[in-house]
Amino acid sequence: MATDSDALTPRPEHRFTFGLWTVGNPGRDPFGDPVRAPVDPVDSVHRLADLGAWGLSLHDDDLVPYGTPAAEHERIVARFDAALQERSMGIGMATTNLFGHPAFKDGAFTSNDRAVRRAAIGKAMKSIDLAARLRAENYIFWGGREGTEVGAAKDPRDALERYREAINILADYVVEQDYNLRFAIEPKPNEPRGDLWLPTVGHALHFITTLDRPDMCGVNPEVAHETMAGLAFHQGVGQALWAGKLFHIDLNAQRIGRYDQDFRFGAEDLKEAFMLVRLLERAGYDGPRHFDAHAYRTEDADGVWDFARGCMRTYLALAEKAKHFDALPEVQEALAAASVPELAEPSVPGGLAEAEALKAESTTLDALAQRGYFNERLDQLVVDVLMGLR
Ligand code: GLT
Ligand code: MN
Ligand code: MN
Repeated sequence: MATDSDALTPRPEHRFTFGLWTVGNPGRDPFGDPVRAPVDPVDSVHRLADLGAWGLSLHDDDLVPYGTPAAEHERIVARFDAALQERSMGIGMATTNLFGHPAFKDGAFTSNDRAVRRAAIGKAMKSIDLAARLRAENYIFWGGREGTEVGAAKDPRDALERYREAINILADYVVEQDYNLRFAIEPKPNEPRGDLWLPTVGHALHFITTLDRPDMCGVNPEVAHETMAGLAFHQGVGQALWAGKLFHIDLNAQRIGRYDQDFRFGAEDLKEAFMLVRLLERAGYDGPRHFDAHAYRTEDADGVWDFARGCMRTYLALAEKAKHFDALPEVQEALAAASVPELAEPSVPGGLAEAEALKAESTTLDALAQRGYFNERLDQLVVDVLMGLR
């Protein structure tokens, strides 16, 4: 297979993006202090451009700390925007920090305190203004504090109604301001709250159907979040693609049953990462390929850029492996033996006119049970390709 350096060199057309909070992550954890110095967002623009990324993503507070006076706010934004324009870097997504401030300890859009909910919506509006100014493509809602530890403290129906109300008014705001932005909801099962609303891709996809402007809103699935819930990430992504709702994606790595690890893409479960990349590439996903991950706490300032390079290199290597896999004649044979193409054919093309035939065919189960599906052969081919044996 082609593992020449060209195929593994990140270029803007790959649309790789990194959050300011990812390459800028200082390595703080619940047990320990930061291990790295803060990174100037403008330096992140230059470093990522040098590495071949397409752009960045940000929370309002990543760029302009909460409470910054207006004149200083303008200076910071103008300086950052100048760097973006100088390096032709885009903003794949922007979002609001609705989790860091102590006021959000009971939630933001779903806090029991109405004044907190109103302040949260106002903060999101200002952050949407910033996103539009920086030409962001997507606006993300990750409800890190939208949940509870105490079941008796919130009626889930009320919380979801308040969540819906907030997204609806913010969508109206985008339309009224004539901003070119679409929304994506990022599900997560838990952390930092004991349980979060909209815990999985499936919950979020249904929630979107209840919005006033469902067409404006998609999902932003994250590898770590679905994996924390014990789910197969590529299946959730597949459902989002099938629904036309994969607006954005957060790539990283995670082991099941742990805290939200946010490891370098491909650092865990290479096979699942392979299935994901193969799916995205075959589906022609053209949104940002966004890494929401951070360097291990063991790393110094240089290790952060090793981490960023590694995320992009692994994605491109898996994309090459996926192409190679599908080009192998033995793989095509194994796919046919497993009847993979047959799953794409309608079961009952004639509709109800076939009802009698369907009933007659219901007597054939004993004969149908005789066949094998050759999944062992197929899966071993995946392993062989991943290990470079073919
Ligand atoms: C936070 C979280 C991420 C979200 C970000 C967007 S912030 O780091 O862990 O999964 O995507 O708010
Ligand atoms: Mn994320
Ligand atoms: Mn995460």
